[in-house]
Amino acid sequence: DAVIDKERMDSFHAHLSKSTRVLSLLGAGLSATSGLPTFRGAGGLWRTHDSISLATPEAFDANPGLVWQFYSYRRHMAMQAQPNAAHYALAELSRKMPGFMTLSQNVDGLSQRADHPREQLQLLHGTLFEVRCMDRDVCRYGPEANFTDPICPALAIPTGADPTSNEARKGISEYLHTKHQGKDLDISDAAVPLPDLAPEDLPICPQCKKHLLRPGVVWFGESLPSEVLQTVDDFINQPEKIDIIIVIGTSAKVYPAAGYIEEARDKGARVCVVNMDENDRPSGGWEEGDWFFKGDAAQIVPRLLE
Ligand code: BJW
Repeated sequence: DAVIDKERMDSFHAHLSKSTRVLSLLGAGLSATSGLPTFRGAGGLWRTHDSISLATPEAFDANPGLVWQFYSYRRHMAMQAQPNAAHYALAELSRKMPGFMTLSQNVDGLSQRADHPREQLQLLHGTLFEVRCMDRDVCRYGPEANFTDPICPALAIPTGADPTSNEARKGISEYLHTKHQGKDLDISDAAVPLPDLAPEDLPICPQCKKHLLRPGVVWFGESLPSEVLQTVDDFINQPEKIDIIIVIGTSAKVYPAAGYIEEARDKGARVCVVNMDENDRPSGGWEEGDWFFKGDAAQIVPRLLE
């Protein structure tokens, strides 16, 4: 159980109870207890690849088969995962406080599945469960919702389950079971041979029928969705001050997301950080009046927001 300093918690509660305009900034650590890996540090490797290096347009251009297998695996894992108590607590606060806005860097769909009110949830980095055409100039298909697992037969994920399991019966691991004589496999294990997929094995855009589909996430060097940027700017730039920004489970190293901490501070916000690692501090460093709660977000956030 996380040991939470009572005085600090009381001080946060006293401030929250007087607040009307609150932001939260979410990162991968929020979903860690739901079993989904983070990007940096331990768990940031997929097979032998740094997850960050796969999340780029260059990686997709160089090896779309590899990058699609990475995303297909993550779609599958995210679908199997369940929202945790922190996702539910954030959704609940949204319902109670109309001036609460969540900025999520997560693409795993867990906040949506915890029934977080949609108009109070801005998805800064898109979602695994939308697809769009690689061709943004002419075709421009998407983003379209897509929950099909596997998204195409060649991307069936070997789950490591036995061939008589539900998944195998539904056909999810059929492809690699046939390829690998029904051995128990987990594609994230670098010892498991990865099939070499050609572009024709990958999901094709249903509109132009020419270019590949890609996951509806924001890769490095790409712009965040313009309507999301606009909504966040509108919220921050209202004349009223912002009371608090709650920064949960993020290393706060990726921009523009991390920059929202300072923007909120400039509008009067006090900063509250929930993180396993005290070295993952807000961009801009610590200030008088900030709160830091060290530990698992799934344990701490429900108590902060109760
Ligand atoms: C726990 C826990 C538990 C663990 N409980 N805590 C300004 C300055 C410098 C550079 C730039 C800048 N502006 C833009 C850039 C370039 C770039 C950037 O930021 N680079 C930096 C790395 C320096 N930004 C961009 O390219 C963005 N685009 C953009 O700005 O366009 C315009 C432009 C382009 C080029 C130049 C200038 C302007 C796009 C960024 C897109 C990020 N995309 C990814 C991949 C998404 C798809 C996918 O999922 O595959 O988003 S990268 C990855 O990082 C993912 C995450 O959302 C994001 C943040 O990671 P997060 O969530 O913080 O995870 P971790 O792993 O880093 O941290 C987890 C934390 O949890 C840790 O602190 C743990 O301790 C903690 N933790 N368990 C509580 N149980």
